[in-house]
Amino acid sequence: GAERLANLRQIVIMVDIADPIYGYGDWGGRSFMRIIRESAPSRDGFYMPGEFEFHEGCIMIFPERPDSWQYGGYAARRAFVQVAEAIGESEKVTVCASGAQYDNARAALPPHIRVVEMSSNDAWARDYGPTFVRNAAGEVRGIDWGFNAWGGLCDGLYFPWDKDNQMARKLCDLLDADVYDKRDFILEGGSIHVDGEGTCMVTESCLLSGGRNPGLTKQEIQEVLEEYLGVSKVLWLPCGIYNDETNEHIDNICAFVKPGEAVLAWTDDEEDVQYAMSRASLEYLEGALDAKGRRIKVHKLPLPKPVTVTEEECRGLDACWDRPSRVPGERLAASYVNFYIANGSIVMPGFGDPADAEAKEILQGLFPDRKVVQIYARDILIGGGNIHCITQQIPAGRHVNGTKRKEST
Ligand code: KQY
Repeated sequence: GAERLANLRQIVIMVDIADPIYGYGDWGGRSFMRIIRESAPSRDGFYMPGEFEFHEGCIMIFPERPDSWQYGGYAARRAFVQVAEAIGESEKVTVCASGAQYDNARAALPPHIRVVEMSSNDAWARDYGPTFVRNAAGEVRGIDWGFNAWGGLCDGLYFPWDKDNQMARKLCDLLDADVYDKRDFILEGGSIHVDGEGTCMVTESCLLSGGRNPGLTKQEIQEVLEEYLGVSKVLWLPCGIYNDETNEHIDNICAFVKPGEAVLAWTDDEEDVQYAMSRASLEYLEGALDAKGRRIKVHKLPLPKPVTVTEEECRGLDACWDRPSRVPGERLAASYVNFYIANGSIVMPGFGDPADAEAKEILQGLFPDRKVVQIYARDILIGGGNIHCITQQIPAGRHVNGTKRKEST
């Protein structure tokens, strides 16, 4: 009798913590990651804050993939370390490294930067780190989107991508943040920018590309963005930066600097194929209103002169399956818009171009309370992205101390 009662009590406790909506729950006053499958952030009062709002920290991944990073990633790792150090001056940086690179990462990074062993297929924390959302009580949750290497078997950039696709969930587990399972929808963090006041920007070329969510209409894609990012207005810029192999992510062409204001990558050279692309985006933005009914103030950020890969750089890259990863003379998608907004600084790329200084000055004017740090980023660009693509902010909240739900009740 007593034994049966004890067993029954145990079953009741297990049923109680196995919440049918969320999967799991609190355990003895401590919280742990719940995988949320049957709700969505906006339904639960969550939305994605603007990047310019205060951060808890930043996630990065240590690069080593030899068909992305030339000569085994030595130069890229130096640049990544500089980015981590610059961000680490004003927020907690967590760098994920493979088992093979763990010791090297730990030795290369200063002690205040956390290094954790976590496997990945490459090093794009923006694209497959969690997208974090927050509610009015300051609780932070992650979104685990599906990732298929920027287009899967249609026009993706490498295969396999299974480890990348697991990272958002692993990171939420590490941070004790509940996570929304949205793996049935393919989206990279670099393909969205939000103003934290109800507006999201994307490019049609990326979000409507055949390799991501071909079964969904534009309207259906927009509804997913609204539900998951907690926005009521999606701005669909037509395209991004020429030859951007992500199908032209928004984070290389246009970024909010504050609600109602954005920077747009710009060239005055009408002969450049980029001119018509930037002009189309400008015209779109000039005719658009954000979620609050504001017309967006657009600041033009000059582009560097076209940056192309050298023969020497191509020699340093492994082939991707049976194809060369890059060919000499190939134009890279260089843009100063690909910067990270840290708590105390703007960490932006430089390319050794005369426009480096002008772009830095413009950003300094737009962010007077932050120090603009420019990092020579050619070795990141060769991988196909830049500083924004290799970083993912964690908004400030109360999710990282392991007692969040006790505090929020
Ligand atoms: O977000 C990005 N720009 C990443 C591009 C990755 C390309 C892989 N070679």
